[in-house]
Amino acid sequence: MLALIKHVIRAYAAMPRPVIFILHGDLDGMAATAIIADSLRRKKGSTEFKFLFSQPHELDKVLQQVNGDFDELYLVDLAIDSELWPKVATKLVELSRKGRVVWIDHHPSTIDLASKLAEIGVETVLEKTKSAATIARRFLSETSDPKFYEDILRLGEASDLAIEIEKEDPLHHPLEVLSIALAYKVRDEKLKRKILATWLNEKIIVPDEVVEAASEGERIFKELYGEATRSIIFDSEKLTIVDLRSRRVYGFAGRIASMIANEKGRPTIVLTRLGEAATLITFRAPTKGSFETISATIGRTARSHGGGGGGHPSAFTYKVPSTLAENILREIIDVVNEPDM
Ligand SMILES: [Mn+2]
Repeated sequence: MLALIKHVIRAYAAMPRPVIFILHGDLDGMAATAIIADSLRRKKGSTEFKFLFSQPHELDKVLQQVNGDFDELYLVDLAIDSELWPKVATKLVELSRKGRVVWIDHHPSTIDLASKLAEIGVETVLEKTKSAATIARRFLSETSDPKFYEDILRLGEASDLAIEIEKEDPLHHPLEVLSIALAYKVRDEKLKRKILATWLNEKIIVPDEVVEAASEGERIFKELYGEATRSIIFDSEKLTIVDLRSRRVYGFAGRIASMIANEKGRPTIVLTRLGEAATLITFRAPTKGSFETISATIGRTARSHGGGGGGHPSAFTYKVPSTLAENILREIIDVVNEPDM
């Protein structure tokens, strides 16, 4: 009997525990994750990966899905939502007792809490880069195919506007197709797992499923873009505001804001709904020109109303209570209208 128990215990101890990734399900988060996962698999041999997708505002709920044992838990490309920090911290204390927890990110709100993360037992790889993929570059030489993952890395960087991929570049089309598919299928975890598996196991950049989703997404995007140009509620030399709060926009808000910003040559805000209670303020500055002051001012105004979220200085999204949205817009318009802006 004792021998049997010993046997069972030994078998359990030898059972490989999974490596879990909780990642931002955009191209940047997925690119960084693929590079880290491949390098880990090469180091550890056969490893079971679990991929859970999250956005900053739902990280507390996604963390609750981590129940069983794990070897390592990576959080990749996730900004800390200050409203959720107490809940997230409590859960991380518990998880860091079970296995190694590592947070890899480039968002300012996470970097600000670096020492708090260390205090609760979370290792960090945090850098003020424009994309998480850039941070993952340090793992590139440890991957099974650095040339392939260099392409993946560049796609991640380009999607977070850390680099620009020109039209003549062979990666330009894959970038478009992946971006549209991911924006359209923003909640489709099956598709995201498929992309990661195809990168990791077949070393193919664009799986067939993505091509299909992109062609459908392209049609929806064109419709929404047309709707957006008809839904401008404020338009001055300094700023354009588009109101899509009554429309389902999938994950296209950022793309719409970027396109309008570049077309008009001025910063653009797109308003969308997140359920009934919350409104999202998605801001994009044009890629050419300098808009630091206005970008920082608008970011500060949204944040001062308890806006959770974040992003980069020229591309960010804040979540604000819907009841306050009109006041915040008024305030943004007032500061933009000031003569020294
Ligand atoms: Mn990112």
